[in-house]
Amino acid sequence: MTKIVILTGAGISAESGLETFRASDGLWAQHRVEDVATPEAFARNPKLVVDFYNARRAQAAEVSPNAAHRALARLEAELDGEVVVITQNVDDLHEQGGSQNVMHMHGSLKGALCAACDHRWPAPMVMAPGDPCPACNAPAARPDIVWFGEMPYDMDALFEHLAEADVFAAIGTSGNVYPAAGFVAEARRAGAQTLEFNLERSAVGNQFAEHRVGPATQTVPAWVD
Ligand code: BV8
Repeated sequence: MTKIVILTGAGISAESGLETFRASDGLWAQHRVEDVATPEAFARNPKLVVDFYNARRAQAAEVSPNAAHRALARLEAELDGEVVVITQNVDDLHEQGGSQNVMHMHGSLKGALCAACDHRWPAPMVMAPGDPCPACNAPAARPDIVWFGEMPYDMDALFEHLAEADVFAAIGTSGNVYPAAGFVAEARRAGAQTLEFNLERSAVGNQFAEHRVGPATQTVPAWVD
């Protein structure tokens, strides 16, 4: 039974209208990572961090999945085998596009997390610093996002999928952030066929056997169909 493991990054959502991180006008260009995507930033200035994610949650609510998201959903529905989408993205465009087997290794804009008791609940559209946790009532609500220096979710399960992969495809990720950027090496160790879908070679592009260069809305449907 064929197993296809797919890693996606901001580039797969770019043509839906969501900014990527490292494009010249990207998210990090407007904000220093240290100011908005670390636990220290949240401790130092919770309002700046919460507002950064409120803005991204509002933006994500305005956009729709594109042909690349929908092609991956078709692949999952039609393949005689297993398709796992491991996404670094915190939007829910894969789910809106019809994918069901999705793992948000860096969390989700739709989630809220209690910094005091680890309780999780659906995030409100607008979160405020000090919002109470519905479980322990501590004023400790935070976005359920994995920040720099925090452990990505489900690491054991992720590495099991990589060890079983027959095909590993990375779509729209610059290969700058670990441990996700190291997944291609794990997949190669498992003997998987490796493909990179991007506008250009990523920082780990030399580790992929095949490259499909171009916009994901063209290259991913061409691959799937
Ligand atoms: C951890 C959530 C350990 C927040 C994010 C080893 C070596 C070096 C550094 C490290 C290392 N291990 C850990 C580190 C530190 C750090 C790291 O990697 N730093 C980098 C900057 C050097 N990693 C971490 O901190 C990670 N944690 O390892 O914990 C640990 C151990 C023990 C105990 C505790 C902890 C956690 C990292 C997660 C951070 N959170 N996101 C949010 O979203 O706001 S990272 C964020 O940037 C994304 O989630 C994503 O992961 C990452 C990269 O972004 P991309 O998705 O790749 O987007 P980017 O803009 O960069 O690229 C877009 C690509 O798309 C481009 O290539 C472009 O060409 C392409 N593209 C554009 N348009 C299209 C397209 N392609 C096709 N079609 C198009 N139309």
